[in-house]
Amino acid sequence: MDEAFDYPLMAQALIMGQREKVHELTQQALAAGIEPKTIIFKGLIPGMDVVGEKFRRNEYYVPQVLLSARAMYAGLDILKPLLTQTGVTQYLGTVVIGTAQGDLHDIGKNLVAMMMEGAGFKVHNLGRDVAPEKFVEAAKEKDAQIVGISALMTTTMPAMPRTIQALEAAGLREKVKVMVGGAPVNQAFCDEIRADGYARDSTAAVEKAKALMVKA
Ligand code: B1M
Repeated sequence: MDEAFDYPLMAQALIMGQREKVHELTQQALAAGIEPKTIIFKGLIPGMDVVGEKFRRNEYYVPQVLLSARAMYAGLDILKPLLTQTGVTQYLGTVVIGTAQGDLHDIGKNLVAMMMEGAGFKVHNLGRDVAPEKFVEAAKEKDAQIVGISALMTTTMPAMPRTIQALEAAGLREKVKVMVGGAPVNQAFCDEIRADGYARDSTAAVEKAKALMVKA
């Protein structure tokens, strides 16, 4: 059933920014019984990887990338309710998550948020371009155990240690675990800024969040 679905066609539609086509193909994939995560990792993300490469090579500019991002959301919006449905009565923990200050990329962060929610965490998604004070405020208000920060640009990575410093200044650092991720982030950077956990993708992010809860 999985083999019969044309993932390259879906990726191509995303690369071309064809929102309706991605919407339609996502529905077709679901109707064929394919798991939402499989649709994302085999169809949507490979398409976005090509967009990123074209952008890097100056073959695509911001308008084309925006069209592809909208096409990605045409798929993700259908999949979100399926990814986040849990039926849990007791949450594994509370997470506040957002994109680092100055960073408007939110697709990966939203994916991480959806998968964490689906895994049984209570997730408060603060959106993008989130200032350190906002993370602090939300962590306090929501009584979070985990603060998740996503950064997609080297220029916004420094907002991560600034957020950790803000948590320290607010006296929350002992209370919350800080998780970082996003394409330019790695384990070495996580260690350097003394964050508690790094994950390279949304599946690993769920595992890392569970592990951090055990350590909490
Ligand atoms: Co921009 N952009 N962008 N962009 N964009 C990148 C990031 C870039 C690498 C492209 C390139 O040059 N090849 C480059 C950054 C270069 C750098 O810093 N090294 C770049 C640039 C330069 C820019 C602008 C400055 C362009 C301009 O205006 N001249 C501008 C900046 C705006 C701003 O933020 N202030 C800009 C704008 C945009 C759009 C608005 C057009 C759009 C974003 C739309 C949106 O998000 N709503 C966009 C996009 C789509 C991209 C690329 C092509 C794709 C990003 C994406 O969504 N990937 C990107 C190229 C790339 O990354 N290769 C690029 C798919 C997503 C599923 O993956 O986000 O990596 P990702 O998330 C993964 C993992 O990283 C991980 O799990 C996710 C799922 O597996 N993960 C976490 C993410 N967060 C995590 C948090 C965790 C754990 C894991 O714990 C908390």
